[in-house]
Amino acid sequence: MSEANGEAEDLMSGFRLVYSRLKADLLEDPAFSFTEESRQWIDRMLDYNVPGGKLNRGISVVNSYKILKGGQLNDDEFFLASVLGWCVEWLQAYFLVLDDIMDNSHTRRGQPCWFRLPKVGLIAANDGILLRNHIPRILYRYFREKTYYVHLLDLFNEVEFQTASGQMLDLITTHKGEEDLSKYKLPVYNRIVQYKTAFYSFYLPVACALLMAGENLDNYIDVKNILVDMGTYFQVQDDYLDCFGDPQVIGKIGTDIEDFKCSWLVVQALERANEQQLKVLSENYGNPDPSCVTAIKTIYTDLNLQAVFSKYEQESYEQLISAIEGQQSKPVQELLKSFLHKIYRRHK
Ligand code: GPP
Ligand code: MG
Ligand code: MG
Ligand code: MG
Repeated sequence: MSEANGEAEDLMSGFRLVYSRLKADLLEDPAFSFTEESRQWIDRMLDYNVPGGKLNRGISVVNSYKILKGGQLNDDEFFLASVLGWCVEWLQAYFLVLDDIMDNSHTRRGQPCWFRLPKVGLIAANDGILLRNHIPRILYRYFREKTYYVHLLDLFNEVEFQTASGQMLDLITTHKGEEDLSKYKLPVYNRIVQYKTAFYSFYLPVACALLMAGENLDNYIDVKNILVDMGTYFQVQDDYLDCFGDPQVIGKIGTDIEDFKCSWLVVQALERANEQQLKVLSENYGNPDPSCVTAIKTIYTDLNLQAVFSKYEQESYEQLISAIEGQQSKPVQELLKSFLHKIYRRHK
C-alpha cells in the first residue's frame, strides 16, 4: 500500500470512530430518557441509515480543513472537523430516508430502503425528522462556544431549505396526470439539480471547513459557484448511473424512468429524437411497466447517449479544472481538485 493510501485509510478509520461517539451521545441525550426498546430503535435506525455510504461528503470536511490549515490536524481539530463531517452525513441520511419514500425506491446502499422493512414502513417519515433534529443537538454539544456557531446553524438551515426546494421542483415536474415532456429542457434540469443536490453535497462540506478555518463565507462566492457546477456534474452522473450503472455497484435500483423524472438522459434524448422516437418517448416515459422502461432504454441506446455522456463528462472535467486553476489561492485549488478527483468518472 502506498503511503498516501495508508494515510487516507487512517483518516477514514479515525473518522468512523467519531460516529460511534456521536451515536453514544445521542443515545444518552438527557433531554429524553429512552426505554430500552426506543434506544434500540434509534441505535438500529442510525446504523442502518447513517454510516453505510461512500462518506465522501463527510470526509471532505476533514480533508478540506486539513488543506486550509496547511498541514496535519491535532486531535482536537480532527475530532471537530469529523463531527461536522458527520453532521453532513446525518443530513444526507435524513434526505435519503425521505427521498426513497417519495421516489418509491427499492434499494439503497446495497440493502432495502429503510421504509421497505416490514417493521418500519411509514415510521421512516418520523425517523427522517429525528435524523434532522439530531444535527442541531450535535452542533450544540460541540460548537456552542465557537465564534462561528451561529454561522454554522445558518449554513445548515439555508442548505436544508435549498435542498427541500430542489426536491419540490423535482417532484412537481412529475405530477401524475400532467406528464408533459415538453417542459424537460436543460435550464429546468439545471435548476432542479443545483438545488436538490449541489448545495448540500458540494458547497456544504467545504463551507463547514471554511467556517472552522475562521473564514467569512461571503468572500467565497466563486468557490461556491465552482462547487455548484461540480454538484451539477455529479447529479448528471447519478442520472446516468440510474439507467446505465450496475445496481450491484451503485447499491440502488434506478427508478427515474418509471417516476417520470426530469433526468439528464431524457433531456438529452428529447433534444435528439426524431418524430418516431419522440412518439415512443411520450407514450412510454413514466410508465412502470417493464416493457415501457425497455422501450425508453432502447431509445437512449439508439441515440448513443452513452457517448453523449462521455463527452459531457470530459468537457465538464476540463471546464472545472480551468475554473479551479483560475482561483488565486493554492490551498483552495488543491481542495477543489481533490473533491473533483473523487467523483471524476465514478461508477458508484
Ligand atoms: C438526489 O435525488 C436528491 C436528494 C437525495 C435530496 C432529497 C431531498 C429531500 C428534502 C428529501 P435522487 O432521487 O436522484 O437521488 P437517488 O438517485 O440517490 O435516489
Ligand atoms: Mg429523488
Ligand atoms: Mg431518489
Ligand atoms: Mg438518482
